[in-house]
Amino acid sequence: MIERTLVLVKPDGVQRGLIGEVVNRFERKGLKIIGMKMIHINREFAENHYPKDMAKLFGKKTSEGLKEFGINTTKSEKELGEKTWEDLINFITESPVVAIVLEGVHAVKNVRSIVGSTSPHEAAPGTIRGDYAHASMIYSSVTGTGGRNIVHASGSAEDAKREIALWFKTEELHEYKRADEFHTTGR
Ligand code: 3AN
Repeated sequence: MIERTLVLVKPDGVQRGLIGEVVNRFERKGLKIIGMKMIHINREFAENHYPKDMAKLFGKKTSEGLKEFGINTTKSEKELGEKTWEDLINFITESPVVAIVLEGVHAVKNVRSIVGSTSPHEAAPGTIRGDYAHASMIYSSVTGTGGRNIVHASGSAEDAKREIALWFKTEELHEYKRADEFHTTGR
């Protein structure tokens, strides 16, 4: 049940000086930072992190969102999805990000809870996205601004494995004991 997960402080989080705030929320939960670095990724790297087939999902979500807000478009679902994906790639490459690997019991789920819902307008207060952002994903799609929601967190244990292998070399991940480990895990 001990898992590893990848978190990115995205360009908006770094530019807003929120690195410490984000890191603190995971540290105080007792999750162990086992890798951390700042990196300005290029387009090719970004396309590996956010594969182009995500455009399909974005197309569906964006077209549903446009309907919900009564916005008409002449674009197809495919065009909408590809544009949203392009915006995301442009955003994640615009300036450096901080990549973090966290380890702990059910780390993937714990981290997702701390991060909050994808769209900041739906993220609960007390979560990172709920406390520090408010613009919705559909607003990002309509304005072409990329999904500015401060952090990325792996969606599942399988995604985490793939993403950690992409962002970190084995020797960049460290083993050590936290002073409070006995109190948080009983071991
Ligand atoms: P999460 O990062 O919460 O797992 P995903 O995997 O659905 O969310 O989306 C990956 C990233 O794509 C999000 N973090 C966000 O930046 C961006 N994104 C998601 N949905 C949209 C959307 N409808 N419009 C614009 N950007 C989006």
